[in-house]
Amino acid sequence: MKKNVVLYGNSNQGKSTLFGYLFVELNDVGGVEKFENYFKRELPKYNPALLYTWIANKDYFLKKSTINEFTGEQEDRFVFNESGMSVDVFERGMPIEVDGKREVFTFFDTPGQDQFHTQRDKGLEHGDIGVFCIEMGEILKGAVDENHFRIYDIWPKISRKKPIIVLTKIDIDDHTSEEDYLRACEILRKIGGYDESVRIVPTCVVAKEKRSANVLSKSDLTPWYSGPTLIEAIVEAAKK
Ligand SMILES: Nc1nc2c(ncn2[C@@H]2O[C@H](COP(=O)(O)OP(=O)(O)OP(=O)(O)O)[C@@H](O)[C@H]2O)c(=O)[nH]1
Ligand SMILES: [Mg+2]
Repeated sequence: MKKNVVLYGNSNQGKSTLFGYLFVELNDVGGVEKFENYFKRELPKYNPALLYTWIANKDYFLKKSTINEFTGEQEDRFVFNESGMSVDVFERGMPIEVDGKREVFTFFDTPGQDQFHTQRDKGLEHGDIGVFCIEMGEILKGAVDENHFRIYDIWPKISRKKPIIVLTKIDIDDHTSEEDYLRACEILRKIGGYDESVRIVPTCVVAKEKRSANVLSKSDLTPWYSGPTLIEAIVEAAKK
C-alpha cells in the first residue's frame, strides 16, 4: 500500500494548518490544548489563527542574525518561526484506519514559497499520494493564475499520477454552497484539464474554533457533498 502523502500548493493555501490539525487529531498527543497553552506561555503574541500552523512547524527554528548588545558583534540566534510560513519540509507519521486495521501513513508538509523550492521538491519526491491544496475563494475570484498550475504540475510530472485536490478555507465568505463547489470544479477542470476521476474535496480547518469540514468526517456545512472526506480520498488512493 502507498502510504507517503505529500501536501503541496502555493503559499498560504492552508497546508500546514491541515497538517497540524491531522497531527493533533490522529496522534495520541494529549489534545490540542496542550499546544495552545505552550504557545500562549512561550510566545509574546499568541495568534489563534496560527495554532495548527505552529504545531506543524513546531520543531523548526529560523536562524536570525542579530547584533549582540554587549559585544556589538553579529551573531546567529535560532528563533521560533512565528510567521508560520513554512521554510522546510515537515514529516509526521499519522495513523489511519484502513479496513479496520491501523496503518501509519507518513505525511509531508511542503513550503509553498518559491524561494524554498529545493525543500519543496525534496518533499514532493517522497509522495506516493499527492494532495494539492488551493483556496476556494481564490478560484472563485478568478485569482488562479499560472503560478498555481505550475506548482500543481510538479507532482504529476514526478509521479505520473494525478493528485487529490483540496479546496481549502470554504468557511471564508461562506463558500459552502453546492453552486460554489461546482463552479470551482468547473474552473479547475477547464484550466487543469482534470478528468472526473480526480477527487476534489471541499474543506476547511478553522483554527480559532478547532474544527474542520470534510477532513476526517463529513460536515453539516456541506450537506449536499456526497464525495469522500480527505482521509477517505487518501485511503482510496493508497489502495490503487
Ligand atoms: N478561515 C480559515 N483560515 C484558514 C483555513 N486554513 C488555513 N487558514 C489560515 O490561512 C493562513 C495560512 O495557513 P497555512 O496553513 O500556514 O498556509 P500554508 O499553505 O502552509 O503556507 P506556506 O507554508 O507559506 O506554504 C493561516 O492564518 C491559517 O489560519 C481555513 O480552512 N479557514
Ligand atoms: Mg506551511
